[in-house]
Amino acid sequence: MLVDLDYFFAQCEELRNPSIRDKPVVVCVYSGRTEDSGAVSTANYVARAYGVKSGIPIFLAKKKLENTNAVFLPVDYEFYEEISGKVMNILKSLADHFEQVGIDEAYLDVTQKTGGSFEEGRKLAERVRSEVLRQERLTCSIGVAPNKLVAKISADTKKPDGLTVVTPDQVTVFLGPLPVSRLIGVGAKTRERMQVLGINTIFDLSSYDMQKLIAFFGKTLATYFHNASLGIDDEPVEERGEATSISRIATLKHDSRELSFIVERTDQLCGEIHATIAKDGLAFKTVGIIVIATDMSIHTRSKTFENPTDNLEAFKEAVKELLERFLDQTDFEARRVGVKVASFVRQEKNQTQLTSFINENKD
Ligand code: TTP
Ligand code: MG
Repeated sequence: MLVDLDYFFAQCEELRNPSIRDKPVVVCVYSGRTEDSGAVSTANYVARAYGVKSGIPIFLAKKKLENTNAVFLPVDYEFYEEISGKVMNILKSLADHFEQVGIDEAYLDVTQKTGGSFEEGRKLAERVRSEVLRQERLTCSIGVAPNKLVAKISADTKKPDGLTVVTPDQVTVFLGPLPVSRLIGVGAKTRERMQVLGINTIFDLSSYDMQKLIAFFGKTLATYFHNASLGIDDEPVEERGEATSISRIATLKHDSRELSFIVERTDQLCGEIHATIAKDGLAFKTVGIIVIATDMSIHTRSKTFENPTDNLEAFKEAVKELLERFLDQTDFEARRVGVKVASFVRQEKNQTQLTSFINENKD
């Protein structure tokens, strides 16, 4: 099954302030240039009814929501990540195998837990929904299907708070009428190219002459498209690596440009992170800072050591250097500050093992 939390960032905001629940809620990434420059990250379903959605400019969202009691809020990734982590733990506990694919989405292989029965699959999905609601007070939408490809599409069918089960014998009937753009890998450009060939629905794609498809898209892509259109997919649900970075962020007691005052706070954050990674026997090569300025603009700086370290003093010192340079180079006043470590290396018996098991940095 694929579990996707509904209007995630906006739902998190409703969680911390339930009084906004019935209003249009728009979570924004402010670029900081002018008051309204930037884009919409996501919006709750009340706002979506006015045509507000991810990616549109903030000024446009404001125009669409003129004369409403809409609430516009800046993104607060740390808060969403904290909630995401709790939900993911619940999902993990209910699956045979678990694979998180974004901050608010995960695949659960439940073949063994359900004995391969889709009736049991539906019951388990209901249980997932009720546990997430009970423990974290969040709603999600779930698709249950024979594989990841179909589960993802079925989860998108009924939202928010939806559950869609597609059994093996329903797969082609379910996919057939949908537009090809619902398949992963069919973006705007591919959709246009397919349209030229008279392929609009997934059924059109499944019945299109394979040789012609190969001539047009090459063998690899054509084979993928053909299989996908028939709902064929055998990608396993696979656990991803450990966290790629760890960060902590805090609001300063007052806005400031004073290095010693800011460092007082970042030193504490460094201590908290250090305690976490020391427990796991991790060393790191990259140290970063995050500064959220009074105008809500977000700034990051980072530094990579030549050799991994797990030394708290070296960590604090690097953070201080980065902050000093940041304050030197800009005029921003800090409202919130954060620190981050990444590029982990596991330490074994005092010996530094140089196989970095993480190469992906989320920033
Ligand atoms: P989605 O799951 O795509 O969207 P959603 O959870 O807001 O809404 P839905 O009910 O349709 O699932 O993305 C998860 C989060 O990722 C979303 O809450 C905000 C963020 N996001 C962006 O910041 N920009 C984007 O363009 C998209 C699509 C998502
Ligand atoms: Mg979502």
